[in-house]
Amino acid sequence: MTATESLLPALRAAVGPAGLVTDADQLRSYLVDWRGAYRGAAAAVVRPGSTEEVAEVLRLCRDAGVAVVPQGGNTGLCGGAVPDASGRQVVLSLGRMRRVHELDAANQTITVEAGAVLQTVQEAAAAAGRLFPLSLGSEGSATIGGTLATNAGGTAVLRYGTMRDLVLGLEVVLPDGRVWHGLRGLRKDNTGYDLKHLFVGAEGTLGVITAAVLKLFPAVRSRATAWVALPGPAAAVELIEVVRALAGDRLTGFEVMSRQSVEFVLAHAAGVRDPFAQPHPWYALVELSDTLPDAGLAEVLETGLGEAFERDLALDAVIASGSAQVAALWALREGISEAQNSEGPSLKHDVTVPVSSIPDFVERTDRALAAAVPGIRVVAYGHVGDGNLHYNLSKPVGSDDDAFRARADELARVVYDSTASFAGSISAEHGIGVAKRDLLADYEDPLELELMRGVKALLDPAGLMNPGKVLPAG
Ligand code: FAD
Ligand code: 2HG
Ligand code: ZN
Repeated sequence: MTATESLLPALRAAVGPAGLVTDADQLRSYLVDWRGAYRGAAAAVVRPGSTEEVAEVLRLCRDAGVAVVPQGGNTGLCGGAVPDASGRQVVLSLGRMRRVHELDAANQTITVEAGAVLQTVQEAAAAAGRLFPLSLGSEGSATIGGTLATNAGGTAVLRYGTMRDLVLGLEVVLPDGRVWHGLRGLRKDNTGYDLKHLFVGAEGTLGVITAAVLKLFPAVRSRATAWVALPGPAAAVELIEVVRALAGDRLTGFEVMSRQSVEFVLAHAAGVRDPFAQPHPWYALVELSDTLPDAGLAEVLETGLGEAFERDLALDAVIASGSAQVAALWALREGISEAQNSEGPSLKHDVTVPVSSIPDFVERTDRALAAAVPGIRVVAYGHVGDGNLHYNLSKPVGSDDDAFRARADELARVVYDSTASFAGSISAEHGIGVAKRDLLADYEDPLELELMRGVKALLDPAGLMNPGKVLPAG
């Protein structure tokens, strides 16, 4: 009997029968990621119902030398929430800890358990006339704990920032079972090191986040959304400046998509249509929002687009009229990730470069990839207002899946070497997980890696919190 199997009775006693999953059929969905790209094994999934139960589970696992893999909505794209293949790790799901504890309207904060689904938190904020602005394609399943642990970004970062910018306080259970009660709702707190930021983006390698205090904003009462056809990425970068100069921080989203990305959605998603009669090389989805009901945002967009046409930055444009059209435009953008999965393996590269370098980055990397794999389909899209491209690759039409997958590492090098040559980052918003762990050794400053290892050793000396994720061996 393995140490994990011997531990099961104690885990059952800690979380109750409803909190322990051992049935093979019920375990299945916890052991594979959303894309089916990472698979693992586990003797059990524990589903604690409270912070005290999380603490007891971590104490038991520490004493037995059993590793723990925290899991929220399991929508992560880097394999961080999936256990390894040994079958000896325990998955700790936050799925039963979904309560909204408190909404403090005057303090503009909401306090929630880590397993609360992002959309539930958005809805709770909206019900109180407030906005919780993080916005992701996966918001119907992704949890607050998971979005904090990956420092998620999404489509409203331009205005509101990433999860790191949206959190004021955390409650965390450390690997030895101690609870850090850092659930403060303070906008100013200079009492030494700001420890919460260690756990944000740590992908569950330093402890289990059990609750968070998040910032709220005034509700948005008007919105204007445009779909703009562009000659290329350089026009996109100039268009951002045109719109920002007019709209200031009412510019909430600026997403860009290559024609290839949109073609995949048109081919595979239901009920979508191309807003224009002609295909164009690139597109931008531009969104302005305001707290005033009649802020004249459509007029601001029209002025910006007028200037864009005069300067040959835009080839065509439509401003959405009504919420159905807004949703239809966003469906073209949000459908890309799923549509690409229908075209065989999707080799994902979630990179950032300075916004000003986006055009040269795309040109140089496209060229290098076409030389390596003639006919390769580059599915480049994303949050260009943040300098963040999802520079994903699909195989040439009619070629073999496995042969393409076999070249994943070589093609990743092409993309990441190019990213590094623009002083960019090999992970903009999805994290490292297992997908990019070994690449960190090559692309991260050795001193930064050394400091990260020091933090890990301090908080998790036994190496039992999500081992094998984020930090390369060595
Ligand atoms: P999981 O996938 O369960 O876990 C992710 C990582 O966090 C793992 O390492 C896990 O161990 C750790 N973790 C989870 N919960 C905790 C906790 N309570 N304490 C400590 N560690 C924990 N991401 C973006 O940034 N921007 C996007 O626009 C975006 N769009 C997406 C669209 C789609 C269709 C999909 C499938 C994913 C998208 N993602 C995006 C990625 C993903 O949704 C995010 O990474 C999300 O933050 C993960 O949340 P989760 O609850 O599913 O976490
Ligand atoms: C998005 O912006 C997500 O749509 C997912 O971050 C990106 O699937 C991807 O590569
Ligand atoms: Zn994204």
